[in-house]
Amino acid sequence: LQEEASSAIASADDLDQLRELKVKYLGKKGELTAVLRGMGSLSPEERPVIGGLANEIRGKLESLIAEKEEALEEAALETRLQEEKIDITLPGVPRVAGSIHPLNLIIEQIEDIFVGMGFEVAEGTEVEVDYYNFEALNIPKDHPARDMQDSFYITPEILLRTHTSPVQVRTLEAKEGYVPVRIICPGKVYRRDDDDATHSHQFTQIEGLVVDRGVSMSELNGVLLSFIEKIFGEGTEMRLRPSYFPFTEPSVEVDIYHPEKGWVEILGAGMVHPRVLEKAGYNPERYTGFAFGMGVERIAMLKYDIDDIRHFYNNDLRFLRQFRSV
Ligand code: FA5
Repeated sequence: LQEEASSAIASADDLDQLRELKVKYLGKKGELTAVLRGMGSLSPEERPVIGGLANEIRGKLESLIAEKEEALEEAALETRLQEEKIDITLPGVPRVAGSIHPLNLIIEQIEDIFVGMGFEVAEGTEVEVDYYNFEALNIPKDHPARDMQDSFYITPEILLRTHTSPVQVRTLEAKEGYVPVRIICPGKVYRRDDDDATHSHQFTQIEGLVVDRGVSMSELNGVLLSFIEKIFGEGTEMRLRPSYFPFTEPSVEVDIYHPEKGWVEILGAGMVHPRVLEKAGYNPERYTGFAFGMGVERIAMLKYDIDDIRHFYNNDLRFLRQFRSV
């Protein structure tokens, strides 16, 4: 019995097995207990011999079990420590940092340039009413200029703004006739244009508006030239072409010279039409102003040599990641 129990204890793999063995040999119904219980049927001479032997075995088994228990506990602790060990020599998992979208990047640059020239950044709404998008800008309902900007209407009076120019009127109204007004406003605009390499049905404009006493076309020229030199580099050539917008008079389109592409149009501008000033509560006899509206994608395309406007909207990470270090 002792031999059998000893070898069983020695080969127990875990604490559960050991506990079972303890019950099997030493428990109330255990084999050794059975021997001790059976003592009554022995002769008086045999009793002390067998009793002594049984107690001796019991003592041995108990200490064997205790030893084994300690060994198993230690082993269990060791495995746990091994499992929970943090290997500080393993290389870390690098966190992938995102990057600022190129359009936001260029908007920030443009904002910085104009803020440096004393402009404030204003905001407007993308869902606009017909009055601000057209009417207040001297484009009545039947005006052919409405065809220049084919629109997404939500109701007959509400549409997605086709340009950022409604912010001109909203800003003037909010200023309630006070000057100076000197704001830019970046934002999304929407047109029913067919998408191609240079046109998108949703794109970004930055509007600019200056109203004060004695504002002139030459100031417009100066502000735009200094903006263009800051964004495209000193010595960049700019030209103004006569154009037409119902809300400016005279109106111009502004091109810059690109060494490979030649003259490229980047914005529309002009002196604020007296009727626009008047409608917004400014006396055109007293105040004059200029305004401009630039296509942000076109500027980013020229600056970063991007060949297709759709790159800005497809969110291909290979494209976006190139602007991480800009
Ligand atoms: C306007 O939207 C006028 N509101 C600009 C303006 C403001 C004139 C203030 C005078 C005073 P235009 O439709 O030309 O004008 O658009 C301005 C610029 O937006 C263009 O020069 C071009 O750079 C860009 N643009 C126009 N249509 C698209 C399009 N579908 N996709 C991408 N860019 C466009």
